[in-house]
Amino acid sequence: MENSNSHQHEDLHIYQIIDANLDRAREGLRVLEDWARFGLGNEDFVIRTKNFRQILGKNHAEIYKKSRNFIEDQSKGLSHFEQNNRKNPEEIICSNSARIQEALRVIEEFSRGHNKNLSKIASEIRYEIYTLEVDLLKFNTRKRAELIIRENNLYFVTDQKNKLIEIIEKILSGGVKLIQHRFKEGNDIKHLQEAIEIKRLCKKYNSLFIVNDRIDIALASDADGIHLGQGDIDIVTARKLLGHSKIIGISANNSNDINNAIKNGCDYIGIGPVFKTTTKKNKKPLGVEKIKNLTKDLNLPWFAIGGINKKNISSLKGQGIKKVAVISGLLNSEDPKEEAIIILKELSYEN
Ligand code: TZP
Ligand code: MG
Repeated sequence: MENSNSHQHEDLHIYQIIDANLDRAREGLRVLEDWARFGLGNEDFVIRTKNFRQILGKNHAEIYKKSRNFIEDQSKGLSHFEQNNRKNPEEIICSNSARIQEALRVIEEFSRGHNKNLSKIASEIRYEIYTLEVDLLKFNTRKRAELIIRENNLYFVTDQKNKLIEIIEKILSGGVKLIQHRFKEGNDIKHLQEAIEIKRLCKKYNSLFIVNDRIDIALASDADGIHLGQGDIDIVTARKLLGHSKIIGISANNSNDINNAIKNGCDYIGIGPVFKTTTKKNKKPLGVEKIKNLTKDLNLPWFAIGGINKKNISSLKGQGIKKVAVISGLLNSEDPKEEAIIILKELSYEN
């Protein structure tokens, strides 16, 4: 038969569970908050996480705290091997969101009998954490992509070619972190298969994978973004279709198109052709001076394109062109890996 003592004992167990899980949830929230603050510099996420932490803090009643050392916790300090495997921010976001969700579920269940208000709060925050996790991951993906674009100066753009996948792998192994799949002829089954394969390689080499023109192929291959020309779908529509985690690059070669692209939220610009090129025969070259003029006030990453190869790269660099996109210079090289290494080296020199 139960006596009032055993009831008290049971209550204390429950309080202890709630105490531990309030701590757990708040700790997990702090991890997300600090990544939002220091890693992503996003105030909106900081406010959202801080708000949840404060609500839980206010509801961390004395009865829960006092139960803390009532019975010794035999499992204290146990850790799971998976904890040691977490390394990148995505994994940290996922594991901590799961920790918060689990802790809130426990609070929700165990407080229902004696603290309906806390149970309701735990349930509401838990649902919000599901959304927050997805939003944070998307934002994180976009930030990572923006960083890769900012920090890397060589962008390889494909063209149709035999053994394309092998060539791409060589270029990736030379250290190129930006790859755009550009295909103007042929059938979509093949384009999508290629896109999926290139995406897999880019992931392996921690590189960004962008698809030229085709939002459907970009979505189906889970590309990191799209590159659009002036005659392609507009940026605002592309953003609606792709969401905020993807990169949108634009080709623009006059100040009007450049300003519109920036206004509409593109992430980088491709400008060219700088020189005459057989890859795009019908386009009149802009020349270096014109490109310098067009880009002098540009605060967005931009890549010069058209007729660029290892022979003219150092002169371009000397004239202040720091980022370049290359097709034939790499694709038709006897040794694409070596070529990529040489161009990357030229681009890395300070001058
Ligand atoms: N846009 C302007 S020039 C160009 C594109 C896609 C082609 C660049 O190719 P290459 O072989 O590097 O000159
Ligand atoms: Mg296009």
